[in-house]
Amino acid sequence: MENARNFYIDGKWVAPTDGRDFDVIDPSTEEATATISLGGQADTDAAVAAARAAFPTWRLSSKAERVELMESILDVYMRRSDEMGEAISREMGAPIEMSKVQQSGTGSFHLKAFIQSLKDFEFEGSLRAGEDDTHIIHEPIGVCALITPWNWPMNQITLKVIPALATGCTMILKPSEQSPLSAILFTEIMHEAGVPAGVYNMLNGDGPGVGSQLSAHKDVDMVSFTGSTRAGRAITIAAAETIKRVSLELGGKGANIVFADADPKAVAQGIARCFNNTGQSCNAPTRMLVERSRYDEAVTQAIDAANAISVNAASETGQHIGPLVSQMQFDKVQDLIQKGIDEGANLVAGGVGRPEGLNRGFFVKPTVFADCNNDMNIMREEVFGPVLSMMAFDTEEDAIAIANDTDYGLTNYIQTSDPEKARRVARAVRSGMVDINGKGRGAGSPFGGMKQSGNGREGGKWGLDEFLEVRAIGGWPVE
Ligand code: TXE
Repeated sequence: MENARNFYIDGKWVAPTDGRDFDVIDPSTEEATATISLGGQADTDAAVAAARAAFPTWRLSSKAERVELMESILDVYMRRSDEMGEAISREMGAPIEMSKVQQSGTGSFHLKAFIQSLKDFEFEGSLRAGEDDTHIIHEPIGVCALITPWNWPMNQITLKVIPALATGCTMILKPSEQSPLSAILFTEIMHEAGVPAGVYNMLNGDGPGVGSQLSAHKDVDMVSFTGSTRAGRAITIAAAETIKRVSLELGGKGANIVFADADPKAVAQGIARCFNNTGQSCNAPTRMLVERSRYDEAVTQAIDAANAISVNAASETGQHIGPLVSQMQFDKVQDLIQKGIDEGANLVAGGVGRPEGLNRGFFVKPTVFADCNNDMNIMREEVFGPVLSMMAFDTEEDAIAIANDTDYGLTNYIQTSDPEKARRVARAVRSGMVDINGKGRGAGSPFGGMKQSGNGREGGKWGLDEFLEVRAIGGWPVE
């Protein structure tokens, strides 16, 4: 990749001033697939200065101009979508077919949704038309640092870059050092689409380096972050020095509440969702709570589903799950599976070690634990691997109490054919999102969590709001 070692600052690809080499590891082979540069303070300062210099002009751009630019980004993105799927597959191990469709597809999905949201968005209006002369103005917040993870790289990049652009902000993207190739390609797309110099900048770097430098930088007005709760906390502390706005999308530990009257197809879908992307999704339904009369049947269903999943290299075609992203994630997941066994959960599928025949690569067996209780580590910690934990419940109140007994609050799932019960339970569980009977949520709906899952909302008009200051001007002279 031509620009692997470079950064994108002020509309140009430049060599780092303060960089050091970092190998990107292909998780299927454990071999280096590219070498990138990790930046330092001088690179961070240069990128922030470029974004700061571009802000006074870009903030005054018209909505029509920004819609046109986003449409042009979408055109180039669609043309290079397969290439994007290949880059993501190589850097984080998503199987190639899945990567081209699901992983790369999230980018065009969000671009389309944000084009519509921007068209619909009212940046100015009166507080109460005809009754009050207070005028409300939404203005871009300024220079934004966008720090993203590796699990759904294009999802997270477009959920931040596109609304920042749409609202008239300027920005510095720092993608995960584990998944920089898709971000470099995305930057080429932005350049080709004609984003004005300095509006969008991209630096590779790690958390202690560029990540912390951006979070603490006095010329950055906002940090939008997706990743671990640990890093979210560190960013919030650093950002507090200059009272920056911080928007966080952190981990999750979603419950999937299966009532006795659930449709078996919806139950199967919930199980499959836990294993999708090798379990590396913050909204994965990892705690499956099943009404006692359906419990044994659901356990059998989960065992069969896990045993039917094949695990293979990312480059192989066909339906399978790939490896985990890194040695660190592999060790973390192995450790949590061992803890599940030690704490007395009933291991009914998978377990520690690699699947048979896969001796290299960060491959994990699709694993199911039955008869868990909510105090076990596998029920409390975000595993971020293909591990499903199950337990039985007796009453609706119990199910709600177990679902809410967690530090997280991102997504919960409900499976029932009783509409009244579905509405009641959806209101009672504490999470930013709820999915009833696997129906999913519409394009442009808000994505984000409560409690330690974060505080931001991405997508749609809510995703635009994150990047805006709201001003109230009394006595506005009416034309
Ligand atoms: O995340 P990190 P890791 C969870 C998941 C996973 C765990 C650890 O449970 O097992 O986090 O993953 C940057 N200041 N999620 O270690 O470290 C880092 O460079 C500023 C959930 O990979 O949070 C990268 O760009 N930035 C999640 C990004 O943060 C810092 C997605 C994510 O890395 C930083 C990923 C710091 N101090 C992991 N430290 C989700 N919500 O979907 C790190 N970074």
